Amino acid sequence: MTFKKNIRKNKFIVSIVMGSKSDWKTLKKTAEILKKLNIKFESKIISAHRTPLRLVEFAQNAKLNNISVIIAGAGGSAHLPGMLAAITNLPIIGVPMETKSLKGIDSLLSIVQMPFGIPVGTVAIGETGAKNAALYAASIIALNDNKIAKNLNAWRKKQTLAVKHRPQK
Ligand code: RP5
Repeated sequence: MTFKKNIRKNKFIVSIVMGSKSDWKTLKKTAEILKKLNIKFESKIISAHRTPLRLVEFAQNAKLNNISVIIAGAGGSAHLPGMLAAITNLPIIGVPMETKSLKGIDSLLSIVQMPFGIPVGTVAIGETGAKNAALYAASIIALNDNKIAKNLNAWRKKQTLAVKHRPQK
């Protein structure tokens, strides 16, 4: 299936995509860190099973639209990151959403267990993973972007300096 090219002259380099609006409360943590690092991003709802054609069109055009990294959050059977990776060879970072029924173990196993040939870089369940996804994306972008490399180094330095030597005075 090939879609019409849908090219935008776009300034975004990261796409945060999620299977449902309900994932945004977790993935807005990704957005907050990307903002701090001054990385331009867009956010989209794309469901692998509810909007499969939207998924194909987005993935086929992502590289042409200058996207460098896709951060994809999904819960339950969580096939969104793997399906994106099947269509584009951009790096995909999969964020397993915490779920009511299985606490996100379902999402984690689904995302992390990609069969050989189509990899998805998988982070931790929920907010920790959402935040690490932003830092991981920054590391990839920093390979070719000195400004982002500087921002990421400064962020990590601040984190290091915030660690006290003792638990109490
Ligand atoms: C997945 O199903 C989404 O990524 C979400 O985590 C989960 C539940 O979706 P809703 O029922 O809240 O729309 O596709």
